[in-house]
Amino acid sequence: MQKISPFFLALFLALIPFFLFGNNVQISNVSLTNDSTITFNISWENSWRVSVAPNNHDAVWLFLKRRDCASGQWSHVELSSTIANHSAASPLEIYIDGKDASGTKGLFVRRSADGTGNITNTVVSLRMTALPVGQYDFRVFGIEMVQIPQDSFLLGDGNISTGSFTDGNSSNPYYVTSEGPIAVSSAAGNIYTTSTSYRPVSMPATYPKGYAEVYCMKHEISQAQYVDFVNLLTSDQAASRQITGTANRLNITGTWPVLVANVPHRPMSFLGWSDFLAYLDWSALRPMTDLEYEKICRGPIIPVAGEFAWGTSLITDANTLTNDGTANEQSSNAITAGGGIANYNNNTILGPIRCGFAAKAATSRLTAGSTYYGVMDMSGNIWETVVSCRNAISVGFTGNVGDGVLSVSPGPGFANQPSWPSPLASVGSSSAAAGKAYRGGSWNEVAARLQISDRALAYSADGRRFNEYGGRGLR
Ligand SMILES: [Ca+2]
Ligand SMILES: [Ca+2]
Repeated sequence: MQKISPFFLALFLALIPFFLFGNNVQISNVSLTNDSTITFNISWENSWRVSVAPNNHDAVWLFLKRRDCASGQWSHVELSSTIANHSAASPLEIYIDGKDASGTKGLFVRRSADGTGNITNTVVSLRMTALPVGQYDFRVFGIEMVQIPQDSFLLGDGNISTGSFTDGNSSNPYYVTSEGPIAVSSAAGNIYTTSTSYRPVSMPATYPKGYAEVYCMKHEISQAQYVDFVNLLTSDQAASRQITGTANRLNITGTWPVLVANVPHRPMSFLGWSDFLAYLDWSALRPMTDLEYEKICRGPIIPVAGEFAWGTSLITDANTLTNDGTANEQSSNAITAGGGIANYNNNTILGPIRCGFAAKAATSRLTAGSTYYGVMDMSGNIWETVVSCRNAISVGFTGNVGDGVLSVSPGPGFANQPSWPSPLASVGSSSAAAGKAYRGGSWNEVAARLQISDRALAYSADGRRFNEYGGRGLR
């Protein structure tokens, strides 16, 4: 192998399509500006940073993969841990959260000051480190995220939803005011449910409870994102993770390493628990917990009885599509005043609709079906796969993030991060995924399952690939 040659690298880069549609994030004009710096343009729509409620911002999670031209294998790229070694043109800035166990596996770009609107072809340069001598192709991945600020919040909706959490044996919500331990009992000040079927176990300080700041994927994992992931694995890793077919609005054809997402903007379904965790590990993200799901939906405000992700108990079924199968796939249903819209109820649309389908120009939180913070489709479309708080293995989860690297042997292609529950769960087993849960309902569920305090299916250990299963990552 030769020493890294900028000329060679530039040549390879020019030969490979470097567009990524992570929903509406676009990365273009990727080039190598010296032997360790990748420069590209980034664009995405409807960016924001605000100092009024919800006091948050959006961002894009960036990470790089490199292909060794000799072996053909893709690897995760280490980035410099020094912010000053990277750059982002106005109005963006670089943010490194320091959550990696070692090194820097990725970083955020976000607005540096309050403002709203589209980000258009803004130049970003990232410094790579620990790059072995060799010749490489590079790919830049960008995932749209929403910042969820540190804040106290209430769990439960007044005991209306199935398994709604309460403060002791009352109908009052439970107030989460720190990441400190939470005890479970009927006494005031402890978390509780009237039915033992839905009661959690006590949670140590290390289990993420939703109080601390996180970044949450704005959309469910898309079919394009999943296909990009599988195509860059080794052949034996891909054999564990490959999902193809055309059932229930999935549309992935071909075989590794040229799988094709024919409806790239639609959410990925049929994700088994081990598929889901592997995607998150490879992306240097992590799963969300049951409690984090409710915080991300409700925010710090007072619960509404039976509320959905958009904060009211009124719901319109998205069951009439326009531009079906395109990047503008959306529903044309008139939304009930005071309510939101979601894909649910197994009616006409028998599968997921495009990620963020309800967000249009001038939509509100309600009519976009958005959470308090601006996260999309948390009620309906595809189930949100989360870490439960039901048993010891689930509350042993410490919120550590993936490192971009999956298992190689003996079982190739699995997540392998400490504390992640049941990462080896077989996609053929209905009971191997201990520690897993589902929140928020899906296209195939009744409205009650979409309520954000509902836990009717919050303790499933099903590891299988079903047409309603998917989710999103946190960082
Ligand atoms: Ca969902
Ligand atoms: Ca790993």
